[in-house]
Amino acid sequence: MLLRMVTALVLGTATLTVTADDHMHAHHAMAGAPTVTQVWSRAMPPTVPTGAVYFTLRNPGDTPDRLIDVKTTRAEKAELHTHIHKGDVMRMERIESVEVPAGGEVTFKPGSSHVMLFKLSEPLVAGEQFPLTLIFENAGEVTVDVAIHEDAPEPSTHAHGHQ
Ligand SMILES: [Cu+2]
Repeated sequence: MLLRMVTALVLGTATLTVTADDHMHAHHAMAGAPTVTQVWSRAMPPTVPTGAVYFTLRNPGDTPDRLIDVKTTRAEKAELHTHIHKGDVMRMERIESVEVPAGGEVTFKPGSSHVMLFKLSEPLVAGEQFPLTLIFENAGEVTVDVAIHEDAPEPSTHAHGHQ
């Protein structure tokens, strides 16, 4: 028991040290977790069993990271998708992962990359929120709230809305 407590304390201290170091040297952070902002999903009629989630990823670190999976309690299955054009036809295709370059930004938006939700547990009703966990190769899991909107939110005017 005592040994376990000591182990926990040591781990806790190590975690705190890393966090403080990241704050003091943010521009040199080796593994700064990507930030996930402007997270939203389009409201859907209750008969539609699928949905899509959009967001902006920013990587403040010096090393590239990679979004490799997503999950949510709101749907039985969540996948990374993109749209591909073949002549006049546009269709969705599942993608394995998305790279977020060091110091770079990736935007998931309608007509482009999105998180596809299958077998929703509840309909996507405007005004509601639900949690989405993004899993990065280096940074691990990052959980954010998805805001459900009728239409794409305006980038500049609503960016401050959920802090
Ligand atoms: Cu899709």
